[in-house]
Amino acid sequence: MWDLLLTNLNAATMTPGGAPYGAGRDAAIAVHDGRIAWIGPRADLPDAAARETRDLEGRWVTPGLIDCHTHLVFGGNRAPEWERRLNGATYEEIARAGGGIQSTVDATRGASTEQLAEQALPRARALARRGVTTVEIKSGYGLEPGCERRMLEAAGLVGQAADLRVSRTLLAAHTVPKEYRDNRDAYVNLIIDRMIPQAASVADAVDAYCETIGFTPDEVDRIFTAARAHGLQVKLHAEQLSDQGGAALAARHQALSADHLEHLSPEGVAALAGAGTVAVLLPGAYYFLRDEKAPPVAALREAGVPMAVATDCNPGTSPLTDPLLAMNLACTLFRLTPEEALAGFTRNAARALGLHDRIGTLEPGKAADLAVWNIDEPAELAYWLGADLLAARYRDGRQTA
Ligand code: DI6
Ligand code: FE
Repeated sequence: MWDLLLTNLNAATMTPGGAPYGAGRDAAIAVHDGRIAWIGPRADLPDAAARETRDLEGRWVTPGLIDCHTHLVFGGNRAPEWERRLNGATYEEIARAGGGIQSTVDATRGASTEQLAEQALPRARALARRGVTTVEIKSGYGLEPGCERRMLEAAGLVGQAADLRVSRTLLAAHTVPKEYRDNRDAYVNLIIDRMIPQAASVADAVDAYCETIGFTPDEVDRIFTAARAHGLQVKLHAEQLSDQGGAALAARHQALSADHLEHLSPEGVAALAGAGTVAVLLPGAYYFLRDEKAPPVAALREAGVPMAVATDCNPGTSPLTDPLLAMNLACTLFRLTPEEALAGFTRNAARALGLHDRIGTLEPGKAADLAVWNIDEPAELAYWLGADLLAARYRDGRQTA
């Protein structure tokens, strides 16, 4: 006896290789013990009973959306800095003058775990209202062992409060904090000796910002070696503002993903393809920084690199809490197809988190994380700007919205 049977629906399963969107019309989905027990055409439904049956009246069902790159937890906001940028200052100039990430660090250090969770909750709820069921949340605004730990704890609290599956990432290597500006090595050692061992039991992965205003490839190499030794996965902010060879470095460490990639070289594309590393595209940051160099999407596509899309929700470069708007930006600014954009928030986002065995497509055995939409065509998910399309959301087979 199934727990739940959803009928009279169209399923965008997002399984590759078949119909566009893996779509099946007039379908049904059976849920048992939080997982998808059966999915297929309604006409083929086995003769099995369910404790509860719901008629979805022809709505579309997709995998619950997965936002695989966010900095959702932070203190304060940076609207004043944005106003300065609109008056001509650049992101790098502000960062070098002690604003930028460092100003969010100051606000984050002044907040308790509970205050951080409370401030992040509206952002998490906004994602959930747009169909997100899994979110990755990075630390990276504490930059000291205690505050980095509080950020990761707050990420767990936010997930519980907003009913989101959370994947947590240590981003202690986001920027060198001001108290270490003259002694970078000591900060890298602190990450390796204290923060990575401390995070090993809480976090799933370690990330770094490989950039002229962040960390050098050599520093990232040391940090990744330590992370892997502690059993943590790695991922990298690479080639956002300049080509540092970060993607190739990430690939050498079997990274789950390399993210941003505006300045990715052909060698970088080949390295990602060879390692099976996911390219995570972040059009919100590209848009908000008025960047003009788009990531080499055609080359990534040609090389068969899986592409994910994420909000990169953060106070400095992407104050974006709408996955559907991120999908639209990926299509309009980066020329993804709407199907690629949806794969970027489902199947490929799951891969970017190493969770592709459990989530990201609608298949028997996967978690029953589902989004139900008031749309006639799957392309509408990337088409509308700011529409309220979600009809219902299920996590592990439980309806949560
Ligand atoms: N790249 C980004 O776009 C964000 N972090 C990063 O490494 C920006 C973070 C911020 O400005 O607060
Ligand atoms: Fe980021």
